[in-house]
Amino acid sequence: MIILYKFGPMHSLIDASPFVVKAEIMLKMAGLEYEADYDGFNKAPKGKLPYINDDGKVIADSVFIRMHIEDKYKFDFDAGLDERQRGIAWAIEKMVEDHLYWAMVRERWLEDDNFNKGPRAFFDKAPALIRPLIAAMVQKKVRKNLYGQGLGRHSRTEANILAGRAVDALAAILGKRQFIMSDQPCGADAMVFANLASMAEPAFNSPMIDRINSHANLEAYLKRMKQRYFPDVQGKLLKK
Ligand SMILES: N[C@@H](CCC(=O)N[C@@H](CS)C(=O)NCC(=O)O)C(=O)O
Repeated sequence: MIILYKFGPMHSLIDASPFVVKAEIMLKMAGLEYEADYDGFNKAPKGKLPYINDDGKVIADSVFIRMHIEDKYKFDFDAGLDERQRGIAWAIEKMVEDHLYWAMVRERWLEDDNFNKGPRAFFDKAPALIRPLIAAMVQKKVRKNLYGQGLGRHSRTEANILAGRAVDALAAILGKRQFIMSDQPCGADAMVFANLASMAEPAFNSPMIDRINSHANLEAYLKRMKQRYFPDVQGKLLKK
């Protein structure tokens, strides 16, 4: 049995982390049974989620989870794509993971009203007296990470100009296709969906919500992906 270590849902999101949602979709794409565990963060081998435990073998990082599924279960996430398309799909995924994801993190963690509506709840289990301190410490760490990554050096407006361009690029790449590379989902769809859904989450306040929804094809894509992989999840349904 595979155990997927997750954070848990946030507002209408399947999980607070798009990387966790990506891993979950990949398991579903491959048709693998899995159980969710919401208490693994403290034991995460790389200090991050997701990771999985597959019959005693622990694999951390969504990309290594993908490679594990490919190796052990002989599942080809990009079946039907030629070599060039596989390369493009990989590049799209990395644009989302290493660029657009950080723009989402910036909106979520550095804007206080969004932080208070979302990430602050991660610290609910901390003792009340030190809770604000821990929240402020982690927020500071995320700010530092964003500065190191680069996006945190830009103003909010500038960061969203860059993110908006990436969103428009995704809309242009998607075009009239059902999924990001063709009318069949491929590996990259897992992260493209997960991160766009996270950015478009209406509970937060972000210009990126309108930017995504200004593309009818992206809006339809999000609905299509959700319907395909999480047909039973509506609103805040996925409880711990
Ligand atoms: N490269 C990793 C990224 C995973 C990641 O960034 N996870 C974040 C949540 S979205 C995390 O666990 N952050 C906790 C921390 O940095 O302390 C993957 O593909 O799985």
